[in-house]
Amino acid sequence: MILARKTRYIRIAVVLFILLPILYLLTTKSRTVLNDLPSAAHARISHRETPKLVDGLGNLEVQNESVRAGPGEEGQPHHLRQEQQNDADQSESEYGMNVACSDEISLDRSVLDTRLPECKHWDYPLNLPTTSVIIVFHNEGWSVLLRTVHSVINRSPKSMLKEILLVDDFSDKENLKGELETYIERFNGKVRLIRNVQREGLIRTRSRGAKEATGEVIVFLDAHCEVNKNWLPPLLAPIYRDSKTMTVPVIDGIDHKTFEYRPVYGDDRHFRGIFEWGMLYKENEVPQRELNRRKHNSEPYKSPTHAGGLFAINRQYFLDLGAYDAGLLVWGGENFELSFKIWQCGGSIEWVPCSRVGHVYRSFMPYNFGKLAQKKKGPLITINYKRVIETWFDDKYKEYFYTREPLARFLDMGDISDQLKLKNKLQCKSFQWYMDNVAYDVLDKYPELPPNLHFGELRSAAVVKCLDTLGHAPPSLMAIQHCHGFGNNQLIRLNAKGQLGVGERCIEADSQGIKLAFCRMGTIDGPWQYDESTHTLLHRVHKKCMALHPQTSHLSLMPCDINNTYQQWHFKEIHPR
Ligand code: LR7
Ligand code: MN
Repeated sequence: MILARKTRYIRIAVVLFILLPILYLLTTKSRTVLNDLPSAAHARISHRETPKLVDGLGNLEVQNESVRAGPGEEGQPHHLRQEQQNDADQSESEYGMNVACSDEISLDRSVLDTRLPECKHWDYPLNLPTTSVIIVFHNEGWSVLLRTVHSVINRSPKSMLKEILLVDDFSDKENLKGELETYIERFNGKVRLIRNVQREGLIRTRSRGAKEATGEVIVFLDAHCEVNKNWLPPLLAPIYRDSKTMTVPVIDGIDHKTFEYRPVYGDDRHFRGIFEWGMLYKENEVPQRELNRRKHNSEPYKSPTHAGGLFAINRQYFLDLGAYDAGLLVWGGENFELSFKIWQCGGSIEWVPCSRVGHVYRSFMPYNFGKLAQKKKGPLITINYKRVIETWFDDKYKEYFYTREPLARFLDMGDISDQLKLKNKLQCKSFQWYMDNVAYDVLDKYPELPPNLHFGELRSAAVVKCLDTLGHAPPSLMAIQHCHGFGNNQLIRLNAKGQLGVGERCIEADSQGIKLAFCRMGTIDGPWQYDESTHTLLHRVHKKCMALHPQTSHLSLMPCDINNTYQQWHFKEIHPR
């Protein structure tokens, strides 16, 4: 009897002995995953000052990558030998980057860990969603494209990386057409390649990639990137918490000549994406109000928009938002479209300091826009912007865009009724809501624009010639040229507050003459006053008028003389042809 009871106790003790640790493990695991999710993007952070405590690292932190010697290792610049200069020049003009230099660097090279030190100490949920990394490309350099692929394979946790999907946007380079299938066999199915049967441009090609991907989350990368240490989990964690959050890594620079990998912003200040009213993408230091919402400096922060190329999003959410507007062609504006759509329709965008990805900033765009552009009358990127602002801006804000891009008013943007239907169906909020709650730093930097009183060519009354920037970068002297009627360098604007300018630049005057200058950050006014009856342009500060020299054609300020035709100017409206 006693013996029997004893054995029963022993049996219970043994069962408890086995069960308790399992129970403990189960509860602690779910605690790490659940506890902190609503508040922070990540599960737990531990700040341990002593680096030798290996268990102080975050759960997915790889320890040291083996350091090898070789060109470009650790992201160091690589310089070619003198006799290779021809190859370098040749590849730079073909690709906009020194592919000859890239060819000498290992596809598996190490890069500098540019993260904030505390990034190493985050723990992430272990069951983060599976991911398809989508890389669209058109005529990229072989080694540059493949280094992008290798870096993703080497630096992503196996369990999270479902596939890399390469989408060829109708490249015509022989190696990309012929040898890529064979090359990717070594990845045993992890890397998949599909090809467009005609050029679609990067925007439509990305939408196609999203449709064909099989991961729960999709991550887009340009085809000239290198991902940094532990880049993926921090991007996925906020999406795991809330599937309507899109995440953006902080982008480092890879030098297009030497392939040096280095941070774009040297210190630990944070930047986020905003825009100018002409829809120029800009980055601005994150306002304190947003920084204060977080506990740790390495935590994600909200951003109004993003540069376009590199981001992660739940695949179904992206498709539910209609992917990209299919009417956007080739390049440009899709970053704004997606950002406005996400924010105004109930989602959010976060930039993630602990996820770093390098990108090669090219010296120029090495490809043209192909047949897609030829069908359009007018500049394709401006047409893209027009579709985006006509869909997402309120009327008041549309005017700011047209003030900066006066000719856009006349461009044919095609049909946007599907976009407007989507906006209605998803019951999206107004642009004013977005400006008040998300992009509240934009108006500080780029105040509301006064309307243009005039825009067009500024013609001299004395000779049949027009004011022209000659395409020179500011600061430079303005000149006078044959009037061509295409706008561009002759598209002059004068606003209701006396600012005379060309696009985003201002026209000013000093002792050397009439100059094209950078507008002082945020200024929307200027010194000019146009007299509609005498046709003179008065500089109110110098109290002189814009004058053309009859012999030298030099432009300068002269004492006003309303009867002198060399001081008389006419604005002539232009319409795009
Ligand atoms: O017709 C094309 N078809 C393509 O598949 C043209 C391009 N592409 C591919 C191309 O091979 C590359 O992989 O699309 C990708 C992006 O093209 P890039 O590298 O010429 O673009 P970019 O880096 O000059 O421009 C930025 O803005 C674009 C606007 O449409 C895209 O959003 C790019 O992805 C974007 N790049 C970034 O955001 C990286 C950071 C740059 C900054 C700031
Ligand atoms: Mn790019």
